[in-house]
Amino acid sequence: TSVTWTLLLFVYFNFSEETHSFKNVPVKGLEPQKPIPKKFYPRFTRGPIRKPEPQKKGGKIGNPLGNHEQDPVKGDIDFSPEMGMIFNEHDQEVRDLGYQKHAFNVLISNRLGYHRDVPDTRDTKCKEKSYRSDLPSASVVICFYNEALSALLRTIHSVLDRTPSYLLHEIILVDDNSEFADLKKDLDEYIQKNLLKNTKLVRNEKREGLIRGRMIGASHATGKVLVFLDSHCEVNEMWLQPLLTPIREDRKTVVCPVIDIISADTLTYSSSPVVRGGFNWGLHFKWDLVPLSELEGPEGATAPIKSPTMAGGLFAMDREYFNELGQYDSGMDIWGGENLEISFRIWMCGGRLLIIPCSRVGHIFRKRRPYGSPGGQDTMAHNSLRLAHVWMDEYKEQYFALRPELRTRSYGNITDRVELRKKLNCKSFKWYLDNIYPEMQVSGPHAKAQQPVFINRAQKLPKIIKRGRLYHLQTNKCLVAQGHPSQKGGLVVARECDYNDQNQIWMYNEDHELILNNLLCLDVSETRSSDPPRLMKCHGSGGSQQWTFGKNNRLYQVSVGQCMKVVDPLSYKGYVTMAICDGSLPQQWHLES
Ligand code: UD2
Ligand code: MN
Repeated sequence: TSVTWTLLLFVYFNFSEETHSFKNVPVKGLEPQKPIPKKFYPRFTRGPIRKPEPQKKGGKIGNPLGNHEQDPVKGDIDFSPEMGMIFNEHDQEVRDLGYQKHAFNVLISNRLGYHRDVPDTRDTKCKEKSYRSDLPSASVVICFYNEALSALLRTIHSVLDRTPSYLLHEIILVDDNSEFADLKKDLDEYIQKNLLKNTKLVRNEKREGLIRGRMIGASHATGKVLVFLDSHCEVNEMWLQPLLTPIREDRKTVVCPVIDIISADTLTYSSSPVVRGGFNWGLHFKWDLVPLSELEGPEGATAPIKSPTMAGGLFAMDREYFNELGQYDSGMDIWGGENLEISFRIWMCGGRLLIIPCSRVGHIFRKRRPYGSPGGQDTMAHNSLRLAHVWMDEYKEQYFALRPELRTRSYGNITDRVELRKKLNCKSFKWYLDNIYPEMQVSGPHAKAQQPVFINRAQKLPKIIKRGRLYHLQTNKCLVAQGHPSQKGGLVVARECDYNDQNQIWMYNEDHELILNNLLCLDVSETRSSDPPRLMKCHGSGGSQQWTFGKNNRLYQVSVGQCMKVVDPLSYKGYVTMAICDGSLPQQWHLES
């Protein structure tokens, strides 16, 4: 894949310049136009050392690559760095408003349309497997709140396109009282015009949150198995059969696909490593490496893996078992905690939870959650308190040691859930820790806040492709830091080139990052594309730090969809900004090699 990646880098794309609209441009077929000259072959130089990101305080679920070093299978089917090109003010508005409302690149999402192929990220051995034909049928439940229409419709169509109809009992959409009027109107219109097979739409009269939302969806379902998906997913080839198979064998088995990564900035689909779910004492979900003991066995990489917890959004479960096991805690609001609650409940009350490596579903992982709760409450804390009090026995002290302020916080009535636990005759949390998650570190009951557990390994560095000065062709100046090159947030300007100055050396790597003097990455603001580019810590997740060199010597920013230019080439100041790509002289750059 890295060859393809490099290939694509230096290829001129077939899009006719600047006047072309991307509507209906097929995503496939962006073939290289000419072979790559030898001088562009990657050179192996070291880049800056990256410290692993500290564990985030919660509030969102990270993608499974977060703290792992495996190489992703990069999706080359839809990879076109210029997919987000901004041609006019309207595009700009779609993009910027899209980031504000949805926290991902809606311009690209819209351009991709409602159907697209995704790279088949399964292990080759999965492709040889066959599945029996008498699998139970599935009701797919998708809750959404203020979702971007194109992302929601791509989720639905990916299911319709890649699920055999005899297995798809129905799709149940639950609109959680979305506020965007255009979403309601456009979705209604779309459903009326395009009779979506077996698709029902339920609308909540008030905002319930995803937890009660899913319960409402499930109550309308009549299929044998419930499959839950977020509203910004794309299912992969043969995704459903491997999920249904273990449920058919044992109705108390709950299964999750591997969650592949759809980039929020480029919508590129890439493969996730097979990791499993864990959590920390702050009651935040995290991804863990799979212990070797789990990976051995005749089925090798395709075997289901026991997982202590699930990420939450994507899983399949026998519908009657879902009801028997107590659905969800209806006292939980909006977002958070329900994933650990159902995971503990499954294991402690006689079921099991597996990750199925041969089932792959992509999900848009966003950097922030674009919505709040109606009253502005921290629903994650409220929900976590409920689950701690019902399920964690004396180990809830571990949580309180980290969050002492929550000891006295009220969490509503939990009598029904405590009774449920008795009725189901569930095991203790100690049993769960000892048997299902022995890796979890437990310190004494009154131990002080423990360090979060990092998987502390140096990240693999992307290969350097070019290294040298970045010339502005019109003025013959070089792009440099305005202040000190190690200053985070510092701007860049075009200044006199100085051949002896290390501070003018840029590195360009296979991840399309531009790194100045081995220190910081050239970066743009995600939400305000009118802000000038700046130097920031390299985050390694593409998007705002992905740049490509294209037609007419342009330097194109992948997530803002614009080109870098010198604002006033005749002034000595050399300020730069992002602007609609127009091929003009102020936008022409050359990276020396
Ligand atoms: C993750 C899960 C998510 C859920 C959450 C914890 C994955 C891929 N995603 O967060 O499913 O378990 O952790 O609670 O594992 N929604 C509503 N009503 C609301 C808020 C959200 O219907 O009030 C919908 C939303 O449109 C989306 C789904 O619920 O389809 C999950 O929300 P998210 O995508 O913001 O959560 P995510 O992926 O950060
Ligand atoms: Mn999600």
